[in-house]
Amino acid sequence: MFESDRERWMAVADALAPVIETKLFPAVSVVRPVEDASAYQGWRLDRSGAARGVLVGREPVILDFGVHLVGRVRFKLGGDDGRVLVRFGEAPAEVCEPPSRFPGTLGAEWLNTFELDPDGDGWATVPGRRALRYARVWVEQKGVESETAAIESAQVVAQTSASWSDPPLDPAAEPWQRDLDRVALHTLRNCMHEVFEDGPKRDRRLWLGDLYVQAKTSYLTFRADALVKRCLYLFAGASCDRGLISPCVFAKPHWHGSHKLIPSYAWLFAPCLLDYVRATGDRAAAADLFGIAVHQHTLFDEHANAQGLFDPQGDVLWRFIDWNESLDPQAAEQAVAIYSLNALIELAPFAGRGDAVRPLRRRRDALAAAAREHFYDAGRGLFVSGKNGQVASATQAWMVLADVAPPGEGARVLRRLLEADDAVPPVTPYMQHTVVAAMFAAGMEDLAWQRVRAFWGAMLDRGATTFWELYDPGDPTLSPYGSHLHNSYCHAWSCTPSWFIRRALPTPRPADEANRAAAIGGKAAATC
Ligand code: RAM
Repeated sequence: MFESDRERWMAVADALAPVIETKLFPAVSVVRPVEDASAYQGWRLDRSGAARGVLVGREPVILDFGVHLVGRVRFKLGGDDGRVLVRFGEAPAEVCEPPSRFPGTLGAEWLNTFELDPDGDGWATVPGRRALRYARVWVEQKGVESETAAIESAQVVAQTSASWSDPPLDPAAEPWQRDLDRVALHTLRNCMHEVFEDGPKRDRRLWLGDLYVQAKTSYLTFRADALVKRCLYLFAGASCDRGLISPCVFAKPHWHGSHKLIPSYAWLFAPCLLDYVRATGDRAAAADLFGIAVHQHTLFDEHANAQGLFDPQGDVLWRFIDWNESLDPQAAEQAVAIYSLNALIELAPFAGRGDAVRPLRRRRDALAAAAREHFYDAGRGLFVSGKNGQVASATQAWMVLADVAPPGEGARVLRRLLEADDAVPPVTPYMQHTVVAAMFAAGMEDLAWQRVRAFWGAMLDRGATTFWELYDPGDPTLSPYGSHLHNSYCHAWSCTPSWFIRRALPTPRPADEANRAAAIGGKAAATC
């Protein structure tokens, strides 16, 4: 399926490789770790001096670069020839805790420890691209005497395919919105490289759920339309033999998809394509990718039960909706499938496929009717999922976004959700985003802003210079990887405050015509 297209799609993606911009950031200070139960994850880093001519021995020294950075890290070393080691951290805990205390499930290779190996001029460049705000440097004792070394200079040659300057924000923005926007933009910037990555710390992969919200934010900020197009084409080009789209694409050893499918991510390909076509007017891409976007719904049919519900058995699929382990994904998945069909219905005319609208509508109506019949608990006024009738934020949010809630009922469903003591809460910023988006869609502006301010604002209060992969106010060490040291503290799906804020302000959208023209193949196109 799509055999003859895949190679061509990959070629389109290759031709859209972005230019990587660099900028030099020297370390700004030396900091001292202080155990502090009131600090985030139990650690505070207090400034103890300037980052110049720092003497380091067995006792580690922690350098602070002042802000989260992604790039090549280099040190100019002087003094003794001891074995100098460095471990990087995006968050204080990573450079304060002994990693052995929290081994996690991902393996020690993600813990970012390297030996510095200076060249003739005394410069040591750490291999590869790193993600960090802090560097813990120490000299390993070889003999009886402990060696010392001097760090004459520490620098990051930071990289991004976005821009180093922040796109202007409307003067009407409030100070708290400016603060959130600045950090959200930096989060997005630090996740933009050869592709939109989920996070620069670990596997740096292109994930569909992450791309979906990154691209939305990009249209109102960096306007990296060509990069969005490249990513859409990479997903199509890396689809499996059955034409199903992988949830993520690996860059090495060559572009390829992962094996276990996430149905909700495959279905988000269509809304992501629709957003791109709306933002750029690129009807050619709409026509080219419409077929594979529709094809993702065969995954629904393969696992549909007699009641018209998505009901996969066994564990052949990764049923990711949020990282909350107790979440029953079934109803939310059904809603994402409907949300995807709504996008396809809107996309069809731009793809020159007006003929597809009627069958798509029929399918959408059938899925929505089944969802209302089996997942809507009229007594509670809420959508429930699974055998135990679970109530979850994720379920209500996707049902509202997919317009499954009875007309005008979205706000009531979400209000009931806020009153429900047994509701499974969101744990990722991705799901918080979805809940906030649903609140805006249901006209609950005040509550939506309160949530944006409380959730992302709390990360700011805890010292974030980029937003995190996970944040649970009740459990600062929560991690899907068994260790908060493995979590990513600059994560794509956390960048959407900029989308919420800029969407609500009157400024005309930043229009980078050159970039837009490049994205659509060299000529300006009519908007949809
Ligand atoms: C993780 C990453 C990524 C997410 C997937 C489902 O590996 O955090 O952002 O999309 O899970």
